Amino acid sequence: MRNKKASKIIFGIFFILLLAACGDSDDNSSEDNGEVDYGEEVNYTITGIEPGAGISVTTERALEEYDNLEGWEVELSSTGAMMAELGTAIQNEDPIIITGWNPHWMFALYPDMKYLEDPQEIYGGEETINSLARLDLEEDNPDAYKFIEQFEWDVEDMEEIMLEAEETGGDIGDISAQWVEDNQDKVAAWSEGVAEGNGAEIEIASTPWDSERASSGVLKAAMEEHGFNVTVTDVDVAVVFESVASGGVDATVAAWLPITHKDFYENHEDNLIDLGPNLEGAKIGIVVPEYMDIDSIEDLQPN
Ligand code: PBE
Repeated sequence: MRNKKASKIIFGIFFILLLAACGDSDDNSSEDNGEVDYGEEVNYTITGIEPGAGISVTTERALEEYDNLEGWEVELSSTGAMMAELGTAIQNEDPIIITGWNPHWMFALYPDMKYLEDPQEIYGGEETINSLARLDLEEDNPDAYKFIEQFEWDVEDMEEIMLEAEETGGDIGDISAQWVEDNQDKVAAWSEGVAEGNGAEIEIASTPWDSERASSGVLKAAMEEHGFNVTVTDVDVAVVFESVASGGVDATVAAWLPITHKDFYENHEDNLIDLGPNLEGAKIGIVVPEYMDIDSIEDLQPN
């Protein structure tokens, strides 16, 4: 009899302790069974970039396609604002979920970051950056066409320029022109079999991200060395595709495919010539600091 009573009391005390232990997590209310609810911690928000970017459009699609991202939002502002928020979060070891891509200096500055797995392949696998020309460029200026078609370089080349611009605060156009001067061996292949430009005016549409400032800057400097007169205009991605398709500009080297600029490409593919990749090994996706204990987009909880 006494034993039964004692065990009831002990069980009771144990039960109270257990409840107390469970209730003890209120200094970190989003922790559940040892797993952090990052959704709550980041206010169900992915920190993104400019509204017109391909990666922004793709992230809106991810929010629709992943059931577990129900009730999430992507905060669109600018690449500069996203990078500033990332810097602050990393400094404080706070959780943050961003839209990230390569090539970019974000991984050189913050090497301890990872892409979240994307089982539904919304962001695709490897991206290429392609060159596109207006329909009549080949007929109107076969040499310019050939030069742009032969332009290709590597992720490391592009990152070298982007990182130098970030570290020195220098102008990407100037750094790109210097890169062309220093890499004549690579540049020579682009003008192989191309006659001198003779001052022909070539208009290139580009986007305002460092990656495309670098590629358009390098193409401009290399073509100008060969006698062309090149103007680069930075516009929204949508306008890049529209202006190549309408013939308003001659070409672009800023098309991220097959996923990032898919919608823009599909809208205009009958009215432009795809000259193929000028760079292979690009990537886009959802990126988090390594100190966040998640691996997949599917690890995020709905709101
Ligand atoms: N980006 C960089 C652009 C293209 C270049 C990935 C931020 C985008 O449209 O998403």
